[in-house]
Amino acid sequence: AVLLNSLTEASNLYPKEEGVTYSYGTAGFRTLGAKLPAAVFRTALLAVLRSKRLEGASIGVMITASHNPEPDNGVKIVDPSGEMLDPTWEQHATALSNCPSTDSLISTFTTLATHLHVDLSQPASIIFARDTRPSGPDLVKALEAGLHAFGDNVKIKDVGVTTTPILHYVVKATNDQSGTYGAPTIEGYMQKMSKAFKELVGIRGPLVPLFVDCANGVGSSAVDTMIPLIEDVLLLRPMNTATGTKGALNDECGADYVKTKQAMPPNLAQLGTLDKPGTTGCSFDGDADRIVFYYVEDATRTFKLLDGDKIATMAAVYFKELLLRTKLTGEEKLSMGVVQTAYANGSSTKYLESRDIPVECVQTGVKHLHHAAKKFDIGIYFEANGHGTVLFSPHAIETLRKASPVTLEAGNAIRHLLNFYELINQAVGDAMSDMLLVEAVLAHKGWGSAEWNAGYQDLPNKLEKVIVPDRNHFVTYDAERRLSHPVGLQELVDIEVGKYEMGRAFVRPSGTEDCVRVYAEAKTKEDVEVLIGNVARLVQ
Ligand code: NG1
Ligand code: ZN
Repeated sequence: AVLLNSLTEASNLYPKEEGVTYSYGTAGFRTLGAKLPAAVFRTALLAVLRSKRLEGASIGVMITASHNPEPDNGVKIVDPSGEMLDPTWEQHATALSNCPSTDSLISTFTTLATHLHVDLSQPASIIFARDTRPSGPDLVKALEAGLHAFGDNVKIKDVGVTTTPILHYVVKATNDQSGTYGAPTIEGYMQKMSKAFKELVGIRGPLVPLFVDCANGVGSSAVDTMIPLIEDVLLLRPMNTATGTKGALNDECGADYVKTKQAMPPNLAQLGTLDKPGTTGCSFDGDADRIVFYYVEDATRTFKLLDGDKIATMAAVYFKELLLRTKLTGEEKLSMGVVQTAYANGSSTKYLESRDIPVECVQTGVKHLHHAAKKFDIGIYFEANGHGTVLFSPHAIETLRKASPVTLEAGNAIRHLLNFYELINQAVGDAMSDMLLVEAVLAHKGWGSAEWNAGYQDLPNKLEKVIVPDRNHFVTYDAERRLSHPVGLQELVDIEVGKYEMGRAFVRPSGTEDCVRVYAEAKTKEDVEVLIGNVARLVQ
């Protein structure tokens, strides 16, 4: 009763606006920052319920809207393993956030506690962070108001302004019973990663300096902290680091801009940042969980994009080589596979299949990719937009640690794989970690970005948004590659696609925006333009 009184009092300070409907989707709650305080307050209640349900295990809360415009913000919950919130709890988040009054909030909260078998006297532990958005501090206040309403029974840790993947890392490390994952702090993250990276690069350094477009976001502080730790092997040259400039975040820069426009940030182009042959750039998104690379091709002076598919394919081919070199057989033989979504370029899928690397296609959204990747001993997943990571199964780690290598080469391969395991964020896609993964693989191969890009050529492709009266009328199947509703539309799309060599197109409702997305690829740019235009017209 004391608890309910203090929750009531606190909730009255964060009333839900009429007419706003929240929905906890692939990105948590995401909308204009000004509309979020009530949802964030209520997310605090759900995070506490979840922590208490899991006997006080630490739960993370991240306040960010990633690559979206600066006025937007969002909030999402991180489970104790460092992974996204258990999908079965998403509906509870939505239910709490939409209660019209404090009374209904309190009654929904108590019903949920009973229904989910939460013992409210259990302790709870919440770890939170935010990105650099101006609305962040107010939303942190709303979160803290929700947490403080529980009194001393809830332990709170504020990691401050940091990247989404660092928050996931801190949550995972805090809950790690074995104590081997790393220290649960930003410093712990930096130490773990820089040490593994330097061991991997070894005598191959110093590498060619790398330009890092930080999207004027929180990635710039992570890069600043990393620079001195690795500068003897790799010099990072941060760009777009104006986190204090109003409106700059994700504006004409960042991974989403580069991937969508298939062009480098205009200011980098203007400065001639990548003009020198052999120079490579990369772009983080606003919360540094996505990364894409690019360079200017020497002979043609054209922009070349190396996206999530290119990262996944290079990692897959290299890890397959390393696995062969380990000479592990029988029980010790480790499986490896790649998980993609329908947005993966058709050429990347073909390239993997031609190398006998298993490829699986799943629905958009990190939770689906992550889940599918766990089936492999080494599961590589990337969205084309640059969000992804490589997961090592407990069996893989145990096998690699115990293995007695038969040759020096086998021993080196095992050591490399274990260092990659230390380097690669095991909780979530991570721009910093993926950046160092790419640099380490390139160093081992003795490659620059042109050699990396030579593996296969992307099919020309395009992504478009179509605004429709109700995107819920669009229902998909086959990993979102086909439509069952509106009835008859898929047949029309098929006819259109059939007209173009290497044509492929699909239509799906966005999970994060109020629109339908149309994707098309084909052998030529001209065909892509016509194909996407015609499919978009069918959708309207
Ligand atoms: P939606 O809005 O469902 O297409 C977008 C991205 C996803 C993923 C989520 C989460 C595309 C085409 N879609 O999802 O890949 O990153 O946002 O942020 O890039
Ligand atoms: Zn992001």
